[in-house]
Amino acid sequence: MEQSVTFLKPSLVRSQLATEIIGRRIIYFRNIDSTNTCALEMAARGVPEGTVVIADEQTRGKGRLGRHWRSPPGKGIYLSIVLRPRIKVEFLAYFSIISALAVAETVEGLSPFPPDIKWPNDILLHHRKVAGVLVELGTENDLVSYLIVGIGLNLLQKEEDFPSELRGKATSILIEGGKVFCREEVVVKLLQNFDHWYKVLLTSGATPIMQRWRDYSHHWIGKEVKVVTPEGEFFGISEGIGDDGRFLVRKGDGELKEVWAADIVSLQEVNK
Ligand code: BT5
Repeated sequence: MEQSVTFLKPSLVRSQLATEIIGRRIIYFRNIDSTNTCALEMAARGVPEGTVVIADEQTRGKGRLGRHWRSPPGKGIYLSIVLRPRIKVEFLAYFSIISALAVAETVEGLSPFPPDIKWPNDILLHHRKVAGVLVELGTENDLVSYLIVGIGLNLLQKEEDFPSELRGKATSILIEGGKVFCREEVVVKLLQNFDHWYKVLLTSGATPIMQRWRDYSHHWIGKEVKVVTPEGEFFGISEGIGDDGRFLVRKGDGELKEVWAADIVSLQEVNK
């Protein structure tokens, strides 16, 4: 039998939100191709910083590198935030980092145990992905003119809501903790956490952010990993992340590789 969908109430989010920048404007859709695609178009047309695009369902939710993000109606949080920071492209990694941090803190408030951040932006519970982040940008003369942070968080999915290829790899807050949370409350918490870390980045720089990030990702240090980059793959021991947000891996021959964009696979997990 078709399950009925409870639609999100953006007015409830607006009335509970206590943020300075994020959520100044909230644009809601019951159904959309991708909140990131929509936010990119809106940003190009000049919507203000802090605008949030949110939907109950995405038909073409985007992951990184052209991958797909499963976004069944009413089960998850699918939202995109428009930012207009005055920064150079080389500082972009920090946005992935503050996004993952804001999501991890939100997940920690909903789950009986803390999540793990897998570089660059996967949030895991029991080694399964509960949330992901996709950062996209528009640039002009080497400067970022706008940036879109897209967040997908699995809240109410049951095991059977995931397609077979994601079973055992994806999870939700409901699966892990057995609790049903109100989506509006989760959105409010998530936007408030993001607002906090965005302001920290703008006012205090990256150091406090990196410290907090490492709290959530220390399990990865010293692990044997496979690094899959668009150019190929290699193996090594993870040394965590550098202060600029790059992932550091010591190869067998002693060379330290600094990685900007890749997927990391823990060989311990694979071999378990
Ligand atoms: C991500 O990509 O993790 C970024 C996901 C960002 C989604 C949000 S939703 C709101 C906004 N609008 C969008 O269109 N996108 C953003 P990546 O690291 O490439 O991971 C993608 C991979 O995760 C897929 O290839 C699947 O293996 C897996 N996956 C897909 N849907 C999933 C889900 N709901 N939960 C867990 N894993 C999933």
